[in-house]
Amino acid sequence: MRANEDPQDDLKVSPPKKYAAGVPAVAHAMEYSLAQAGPRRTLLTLLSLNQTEGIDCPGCAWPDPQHRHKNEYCENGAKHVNDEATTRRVTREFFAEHPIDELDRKSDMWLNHQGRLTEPMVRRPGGTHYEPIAWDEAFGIIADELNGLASPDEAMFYTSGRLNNEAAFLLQLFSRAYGTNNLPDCSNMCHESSGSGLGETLGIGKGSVSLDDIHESDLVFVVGQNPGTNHPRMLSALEETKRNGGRVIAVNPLPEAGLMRFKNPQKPSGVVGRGTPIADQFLKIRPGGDLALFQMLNRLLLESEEAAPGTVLDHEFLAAHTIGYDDLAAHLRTVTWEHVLEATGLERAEIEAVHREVLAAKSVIVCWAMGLTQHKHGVPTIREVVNFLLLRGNLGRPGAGVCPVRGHSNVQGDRTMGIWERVPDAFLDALAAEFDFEPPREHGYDSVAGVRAMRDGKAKVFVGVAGNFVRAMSDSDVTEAALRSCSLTVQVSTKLNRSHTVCGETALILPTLGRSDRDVQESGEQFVTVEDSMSEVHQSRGRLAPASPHLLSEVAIIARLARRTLAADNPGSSIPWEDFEKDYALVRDRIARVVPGFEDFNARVAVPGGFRLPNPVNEHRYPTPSGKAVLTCNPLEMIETPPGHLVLQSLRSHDQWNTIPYAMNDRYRGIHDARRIVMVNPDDLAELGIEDRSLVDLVSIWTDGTERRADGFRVVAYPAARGSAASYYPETNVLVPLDSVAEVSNTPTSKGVIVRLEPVVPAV
Ligand SMILES: Nc1nc2c(c(=O)[nH]1)N[C@H]1C(S)=C(S)[C@@H](COP(=O)(O)OP(=O)(O)OC[C@H]3O[C@@H](n4cnc5c(=O)[nH]c(N)nc54)[C@H](O)[C@@H]3O)O[C@H]1N2
Ligand SMILES: Nc1nc2c(c(=O)[nH]1)N[C@H]1C(S)=C(S)[C@@H](COP(=O)(O)OP(=O)(O)OC[C@H]3O[C@@H](n4cnc5c(=O)[nH]c(N)nc54)[C@H](O)[C@@H]3O)O[C@H]1N2
Ligand code: SF4
Ligand SMILES: [Mo]
Repeated sequence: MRANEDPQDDLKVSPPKKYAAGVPAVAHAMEYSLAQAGPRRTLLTLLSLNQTEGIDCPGCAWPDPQHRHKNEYCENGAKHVNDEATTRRVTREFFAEHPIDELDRKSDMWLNHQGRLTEPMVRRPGGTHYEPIAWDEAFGIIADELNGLASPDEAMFYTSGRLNNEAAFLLQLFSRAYGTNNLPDCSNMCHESSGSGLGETLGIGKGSVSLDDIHESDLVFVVGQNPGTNHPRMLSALEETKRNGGRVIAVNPLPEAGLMRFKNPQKPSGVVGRGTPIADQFLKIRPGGDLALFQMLNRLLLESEEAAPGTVLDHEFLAAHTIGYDDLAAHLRTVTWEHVLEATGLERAEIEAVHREVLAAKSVIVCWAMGLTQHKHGVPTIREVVNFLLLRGNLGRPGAGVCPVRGHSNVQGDRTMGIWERVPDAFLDALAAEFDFEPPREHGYDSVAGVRAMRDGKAKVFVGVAGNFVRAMSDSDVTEAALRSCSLTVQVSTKLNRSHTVCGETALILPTLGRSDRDVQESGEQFVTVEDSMSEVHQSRGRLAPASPHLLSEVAIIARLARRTLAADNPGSSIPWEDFEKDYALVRDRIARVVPGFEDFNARVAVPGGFRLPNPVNEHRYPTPSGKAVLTCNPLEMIETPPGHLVLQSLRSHDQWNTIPYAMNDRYRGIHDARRIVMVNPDDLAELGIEDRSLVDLVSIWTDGTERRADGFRVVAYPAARGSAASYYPETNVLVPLDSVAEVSNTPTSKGVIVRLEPVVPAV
């Protein structure tokens, strides 16, 4: 075990929960919030969370309903915002007391629990500690380093989806004025496969449905997603679907509590009653089996159509809006039950039952998250989901469509703002016209390519705005070495994390305002904007006194960095960075002129609740080369596991926010006081000859023959799909080889790592 991970010896296991939320969730949220932020700040954050004039939840990207409750947040939203609103502080005395190598031995949870960062800090070359530095000198160090590089492409600017639209727009503008498209982001590790799969087939990489569509749908699929933990308010939406007579099908290797039953704490029935059953059918699928599942569902649609011509497929829709039907029909005939049953681990009768549900539904939505995107064949799987919806015209009408459920609160907005290493030329043309400079056209590094470039000495400066790159990325050892080889690493952060302890020769920590902090600039109090998973753009306004008087906003940090870096002969130096910092409305004026759909941005976002960006798919316009939606033929793939091996997925516990564990528990799965655990089906354990609760090392194998090891995991017998194993991220990132990525999207295969469990023999 790495020295910096939490001790694991207190594991307690209780049976997995059969429902999510309810009263215990409220109690857990309050406990964490009060411990972090105290009663006054807790009250302030919770009263304004997700209200139209308040703080947009810094948790997930699930949208807010039109008619908001007073308590329009979930247990985890309350924990996330109060984790930020904490009264604990990391001061210069703290850094003087703790050398960097000592901090590097601390756990992720410990680092986060130290509280909010309060002033800029630097680790100078050879230094053992971080020491205070004035903002001005810090910007000078970055500017000199950037201007001293042989090429701007030796630098990269990483972002995490916490970044607001205004800061994201300025960051990509600065990066391109400086001269590089190296804009890796957390999306590369997250929903990139969704963007790729949807972009190729529908011409736009975003979801098409609204919250009302979910409420009105006849049939909602929830595939590869654990909403009870990761998008808890989605359960209120699904509860509404059920109340309106809709049906839900869940597809997952784990029987996640939130997929089974929901007790809505905002309703008396949720407090005292049994709650609402969510999934009408639960398919306990083998990891990576979804491609085969949807291929068979599509084949069954064709067969039913042949049996009763003109009644199953939407021929009018297919003829008017799609290309590729004949090829798809021929390809689907090659799909066999034998392959599908092996790939999915399901019974034929289960799949046939789903088919009957589909035939009975006039409107179908498919929702998904990391269980689809983080697989080698994630992109083909999403293309196949699109085939499935297109065949019955389940797009661009009420209650139907695609719904990739985004992770970070503004991850979708950051992309819209141009945080994309492969942004389309039309965006660059608009940027060039508005700001009078020629942005670079060559594609930049994504996250995986960025690590390779640092590893190979081709990139030397890493600037991270939000996030925790070193823990989020795959192949931890390679990623750590890559960052340590940089001449400069810069982290714009709210809280301490591993990316501050694994750093370049010179390292800067630039502390910034979070969502909850009041942001006052020369023109007065500012708000920022975000875009949720359903393309709703709205304001977020910090309400609390900032964590320290020395913090700068992200907008201010980027604007000052740009002014300091871009020399007088760079056309980017005449961009009015200083004015942008004084008044964010001026940034929004520019966004309005560059980004399609943001016309009249300031006026439209002033309206409570904001506005929804148009999705052309909903007007039956498909911005693909042919102008039509594309039906695709996808190879029949599955994960092949050598004998004695399992497919490991790395996922989130209920008590963590991505790379940051808040506590050692995973309440719904019944895991307490431990994170280094691996959940495996008892029949697999019996077959492998491994005892429940025994200690094992996880060993992953890679095609080049190399092995990666994560040691000291406690086995937990769990009702998981046969052949699968599940452990928490980021502890298991060490097992995912850098080159193990999804086709097309280049997303690390965090859900499809082939491992064996090696019993740890106690020392004699
Ligand atoms: N509390 C909390 N909320 C969060 C986050 C957090 O860390 N904590 N993170 C946010 C972010 S950035 C994101 S991207 C989202 C992630 O939201 P999720 O995608 O729900 O997150 P994971 O924990 O990775 O869970 C993946 C789910 O997919 C299932 N799965 C794994 N492999 C397969 C497969 O092959 N097929 C199918 N059908 N299912 C599979 C797993 O069993 C699990 O239920 O959550 C966001 N919300
Ligand atoms: N094995 C495995 N790896 C994965 C995944 C997986 O499922 N399995 N999931 C992937 C996914 S979906 C994602 S999205 C990535 C997540 O990757 P990241 O987004 O990079 O990671 P986070 O843990 O969300 O980052 C937390 C840090 O963000 C900073 N922060 C928080 N709020 C703010 C803010 O308002 N401003 C600024 N400047 N900083 C802030 C804090 O300092 C905090 O320590 O991880 C990916 N990695
Ligand atoms: S569902 Fe997501 S956005 Fe809503 S309160 Fe919970 S964490 Fe925040
Ligand atoms: Mo994510």
